[in-house]
Amino acid sequence: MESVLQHLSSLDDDTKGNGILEYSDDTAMARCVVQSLLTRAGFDERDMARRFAKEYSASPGRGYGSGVIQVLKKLSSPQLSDVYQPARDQFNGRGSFGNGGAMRAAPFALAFPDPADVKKFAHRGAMLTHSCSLGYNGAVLQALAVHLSLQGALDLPLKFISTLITQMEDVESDEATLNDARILKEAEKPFCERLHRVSDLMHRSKVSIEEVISELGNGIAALHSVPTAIFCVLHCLQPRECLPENYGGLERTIAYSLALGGDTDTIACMAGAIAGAHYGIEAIPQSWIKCCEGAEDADMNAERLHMLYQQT
Ligand code: 8NA
Ligand code: MG
Ligand code: MG
Repeated sequence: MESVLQHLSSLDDDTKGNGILEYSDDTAMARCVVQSLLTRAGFDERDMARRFAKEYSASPGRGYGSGVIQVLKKLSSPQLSDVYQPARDQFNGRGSFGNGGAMRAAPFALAFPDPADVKKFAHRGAMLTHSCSLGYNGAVLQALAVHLSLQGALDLPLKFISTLITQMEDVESDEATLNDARILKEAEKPFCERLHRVSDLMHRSKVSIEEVISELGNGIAALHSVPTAIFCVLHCLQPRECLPENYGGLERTIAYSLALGGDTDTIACMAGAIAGAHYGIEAIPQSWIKCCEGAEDADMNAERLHMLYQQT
């Protein structure tokens, strides 16, 4: 935590010449999702797949997962007839359970007002690289969390988590999910089980960072990072002893997510998207915005996504 806070406060100091901090694979792929939704005025899997492949070949050094690189290379082939096939071939046909589908899922909630569309398109968008249910259901959960947050649901945190559990009970009741969970020796409905742990942690008067990591995880699997990101948002709705008093909720969420360590870019990205939908752009310090690569595009794309949201 100490080094995270030190780094964040150094962003306030103009004399340090911070320069621009480059975004990672998370933002690179989320930008592809946004561009595709905007250009096609809805979900078009071939267009989205083409953009992922093109983006990877233009900037391969943004920290992609080692497995997904193979999918992105195959997606660039003009002969490919089924854009979902490369993802299905991953990990001996099991598909990836990494958090790469979830880390780019927020735009689905910003483009579609109907939760049924949010779920359907977050699922299909994730399936382009993540065909294991423990991967794509993480994307559905992340998109639903952003959707609910946008509706103001974080004003009632206990209701927020119970609504997510109810929604995921339904999402995880299909045969593919039950089968994957059995094979991977997870709980019958893995994301629901984790969300119950989030709820338990919320009820504790004190929770250490070590406990959060051991209960929820901080790794690259969707199951070990999406519920963690949701917990970070909920935990940081109130001021916390370990965080500066002058921080608002969005700053607390980002700092806390980073302090968990592990897959920091992705957990902070997902928690930031959920928190951003709740607090709004005014909550982001100007000094943070100034050093983000692509911040101007993000602002413009947000306006355009909002127009699409109102049309659909
Ligand atoms: P992915 O699909 O390559 O999955 C990530 C990793 O998870 C794989 O490389 C495997 O090691 C493992 N994995 C996934 N599915 C299976 C399976 N069915 N069986 C066995 N192992 C499996 O990549 P992604 O797009 O999901 O990306 C995941 C993360 O990697 C993101 O957080 C992204 O930022 C990136 N990344 C993480 C770190 C880090 O945590 N230190 C560093 C650089 C990049
Ligand atoms: Mg990354
Ligand atoms: Mg990551």
